[in-house]
Amino acid sequence: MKKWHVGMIGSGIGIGQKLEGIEYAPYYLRSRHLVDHLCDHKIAVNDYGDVNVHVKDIFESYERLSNLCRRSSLRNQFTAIFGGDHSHSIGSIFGLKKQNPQLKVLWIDAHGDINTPKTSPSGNLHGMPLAALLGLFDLNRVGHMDWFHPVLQPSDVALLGVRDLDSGEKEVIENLKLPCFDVEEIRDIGMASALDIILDRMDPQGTSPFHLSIDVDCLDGSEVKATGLPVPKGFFRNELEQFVTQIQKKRKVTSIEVVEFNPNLAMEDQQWVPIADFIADLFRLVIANELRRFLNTQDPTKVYNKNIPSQQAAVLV
Ligand SMILES: [Mn+2]
Repeated sequence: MKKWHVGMIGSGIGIGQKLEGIEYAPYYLRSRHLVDHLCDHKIAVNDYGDVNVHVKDIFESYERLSNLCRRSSLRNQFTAIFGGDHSHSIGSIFGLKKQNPQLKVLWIDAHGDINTPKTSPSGNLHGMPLAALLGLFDLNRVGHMDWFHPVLQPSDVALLGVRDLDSGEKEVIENLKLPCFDVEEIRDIGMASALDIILDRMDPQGTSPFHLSIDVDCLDGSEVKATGLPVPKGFFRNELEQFVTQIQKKRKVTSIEVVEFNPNLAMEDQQWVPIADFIADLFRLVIANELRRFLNTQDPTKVYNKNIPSQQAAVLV
């Protein structure tokens, strides 16, 4: 039987911000069976392991992540990256886009992440990845990243769920005419209509593959404690699942990353567990939706049952 190939990459890159704990995200997410529950007779999982930060050259980790994403994008039908702070998208999206020049990016986040070193109030790199990918500043001024060059055009990006923008970010989003909707706007218009507006603008032919770059802080602050910068008025978990499914009904999604999960911030009473389980469920949902497309069936029984973990081991590469 023809198998559908999924590449899984863990990211422990947390140097884009100042709180400790993101480096453990891949370990904690794996402990909730994020990877092994995906194994199924219809899916071959290629587990690329975790990218960690080396003390010798902290910026080398971004290049390593970008190379793994590029390799996975070449070899697998789908690539899933879990953990990391959002600055790791400098590596992940660079690699994915190099392999797949038509790729479009939906940035699902409470924040714009489109500051430059000049406009950023905090100076944290996880507030700048979109600006770096769009070429709004020279990344080599921040760290040694000679391998990097901007890969995104303004027409490649939309921001969704954004509701906490710095003044410099508002200006640049306006100047570049980036589609940008907060959660309440999406609710007002309706998810399907909001997506029609955005997707028709980004990809009028409907032929481009999409990458979902999901910051867990797109969720309502009351729903997620295990993240550094929670913001109110976000998506509820079931809404985010519906939203992602709507996206997949309209366009083909070839990769996803879920970032900014910090278990250290919710150790008390193991409050990190529900959000880790939610992230694992979200990966399963997105992968099941794309598998359904691959198998060309709408019958959910033909897609694997997430409640029955398979005994089959992950295929290591
Ligand atoms: Mn972010």
